[in-house]
Amino acid sequence: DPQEIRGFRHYPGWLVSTEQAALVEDLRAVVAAAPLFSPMTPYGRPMSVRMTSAGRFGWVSDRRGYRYSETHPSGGAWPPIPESVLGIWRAVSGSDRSPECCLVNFYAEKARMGLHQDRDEADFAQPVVSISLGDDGLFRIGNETRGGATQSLWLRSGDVLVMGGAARLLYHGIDRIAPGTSTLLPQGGRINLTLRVVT
Ligand code: MD3
Ligand code: FE
Repeated sequence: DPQEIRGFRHYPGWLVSTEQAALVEDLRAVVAAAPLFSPMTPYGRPMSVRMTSAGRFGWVSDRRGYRYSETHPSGGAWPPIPESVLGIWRAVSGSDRSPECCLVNFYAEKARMGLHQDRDEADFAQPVVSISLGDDGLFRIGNETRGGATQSLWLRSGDVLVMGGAARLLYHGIDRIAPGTSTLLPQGGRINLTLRVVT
């Protein structure tokens, strides 16, 4: 049963360790087909989070700006979203559509993600589903505009978070990773998957 925080539905420990390990195996195949890259911000600095995607669309960022693209920066199509990941969407999203993008974010020890909104998708009524694997990450939730009070929440390996309704447009980010808090990934770090309907 989920915990409600600012309109986010948090399912702590939704995935047991065998399910988490199976997801990591499926993600190894995704990353083999579509290698992780460091997106360039429009300001010309690489993001500290490394990314790739699965699905019809992937999220890319370069000097032309942020956008969804049907191709990896190397030019090829993205691999399909693993069935293990689609099952989680069906269980928690409440959506009658299928996700068109599974963004894979990899956080090494020092990586972070500044406060931002996700508004490149066509229909904000469609939820976003996030899956956390590996080391704990400190997630911060802000407001519908920049500034104001924020709330923080640790996301742990196996947690699932659903952003629907008003929560869909809140500013959010990852302040820091807590190294050594999970043994799921042999080299440490944190993986976050976000599932989205793009069109
Ligand atoms: C709230 N990812 O990929 S997951 C992102 O842990 C992103 O990698 C973070 O923010 C991460 O855009 C946070 C939780 C999350 C994901 C998408 C959201 C929260 C969200 C979209 C709208 C509102
Ligand atoms: Fe986001």
